[in-house]
Amino acid sequence: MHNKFYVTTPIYYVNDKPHIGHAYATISADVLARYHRFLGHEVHFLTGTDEHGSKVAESAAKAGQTPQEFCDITSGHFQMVWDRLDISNNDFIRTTEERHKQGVAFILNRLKEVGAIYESEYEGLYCSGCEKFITEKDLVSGECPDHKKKPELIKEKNYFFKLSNYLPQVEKLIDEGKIKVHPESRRREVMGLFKQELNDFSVSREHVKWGIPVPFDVSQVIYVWVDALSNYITALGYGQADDVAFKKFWPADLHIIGKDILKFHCVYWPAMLIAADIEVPKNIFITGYFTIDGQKMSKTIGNIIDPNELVSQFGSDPARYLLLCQFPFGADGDIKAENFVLQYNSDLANGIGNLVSRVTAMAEKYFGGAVPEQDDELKEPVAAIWQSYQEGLANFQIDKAIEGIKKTVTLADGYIDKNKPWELAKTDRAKLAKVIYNLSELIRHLGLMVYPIMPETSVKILNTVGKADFTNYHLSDLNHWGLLNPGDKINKSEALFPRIQ
Ligand code: ME8
Repeated sequence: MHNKFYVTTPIYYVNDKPHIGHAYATISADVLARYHRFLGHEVHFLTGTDEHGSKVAESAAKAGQTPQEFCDITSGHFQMVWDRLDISNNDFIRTTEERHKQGVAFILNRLKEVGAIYESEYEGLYCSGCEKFITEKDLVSGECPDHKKKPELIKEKNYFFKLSNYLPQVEKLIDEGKIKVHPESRRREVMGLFKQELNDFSVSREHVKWGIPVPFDVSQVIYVWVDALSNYITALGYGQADDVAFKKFWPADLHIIGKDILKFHCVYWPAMLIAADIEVPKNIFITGYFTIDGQKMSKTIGNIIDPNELVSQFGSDPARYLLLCQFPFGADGDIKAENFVLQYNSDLANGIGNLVSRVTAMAEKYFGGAVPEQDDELKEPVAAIWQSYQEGLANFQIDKAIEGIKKTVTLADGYIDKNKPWELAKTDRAKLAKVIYNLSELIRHLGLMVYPIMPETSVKILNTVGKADFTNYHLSDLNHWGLLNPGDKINKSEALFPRIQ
């Protein structure tokens, strides 16, 4: 059977610079994309930028640029930082691209045709910061609490989506696990939404100018959320001449999103798809939210961490690792920037890096850099680590992969302490040969485990045991015990992660 894996990130608003919250979602998607490619699946990994709406137009005006000029520059910031973080996306969608505009217009026409859209008048308090109407009770001293701005009272003609028609179906799909929402706590939160009032929502805006025109009424532009959600299918060619990728990759295997956009993805998006008679996504994973030293990341507080700075300070692989290792995937948590150096030194410099240099140095010192002989003392414990690593990743639990890496390092360090190769070198060469074999083979497994999270390090580790050609194979060809053969060359490792003071 043809195995495919289509994974997406949110498309990020261009009015913010990339920060570590964005990086977290994108790196997670990259880990899963790389893992599935390694399994031999055909992967399509999409990310991109969300470029319409009044907020973008306002930021552009402030910068003295046209909205398009502004978007070209700011979207570029995202593309550049993803390059620096070694993100392996197959496509990058911008909502100002022609292909997207065509696709979205097609979707809106289709929703109109099937009777899912009606015209009505709308009056409400609109916050351009949130890009949405907000209710009186959400205001704090008359202002939007998130944007510290007074909303405007707006009355306009709008087109509405008949959400109520599709809610029972969406609820059923999630309840029956046809759309799986992860983690479980978030699934319960979504199920709770159906018990509250969920209103029809407007799919157009009259007063906003920077957007995609409603195809059947060009006095209006399409609401940013309808525009944005559609990216997951317009990028595949939906509603355009060439929709081969859509036929091949849709439905999405996984949308990765933050909790701030849960309702849009778990309720509105499936409802729109059902109305348009398009299949619904299979999994939606809601990642945790970071605070920094106990506070929300914000420009006003000035505590935003730029992923570029992490790459400059630590390098790309460590930056990826340090963001992912903070807390279990799907849990919220607080980041303390000063911990990054401690974690780098403990997990990477003293952990992985030190282990690889010790083992390869011993192989060189005692056996002239050649694999001495075969043994399988560590075969069982490594198989057990792989099992939980793979079961974890099959359920998108990236923390299980990190745990597997840590367990492998601990296993190796414990094995060295127990066997004391430097003493065996004087007393028992036969035993020493076995010990060095087990350690070298363990390093090979470690190199494979590291790959989705730290791809460059993986190549360096596997290079020490002469297996840097691993990308030509599937993981299942490589992750069993005993592929190092007596006589294979072992190269002494450079320092993978120099200690940082
Ligand atoms: O919402 N911690 O874009 P956005 C962890 N354009 N992740 C965070 C985070 C934090 N503090 N802050 C942001 C939008 N994120 C829309 C999406 S999708 C069709 C349209 C991550 O630039 C998290 O994944 O505000 C969140 O969902 C995403 O950035 C929102 O990015």
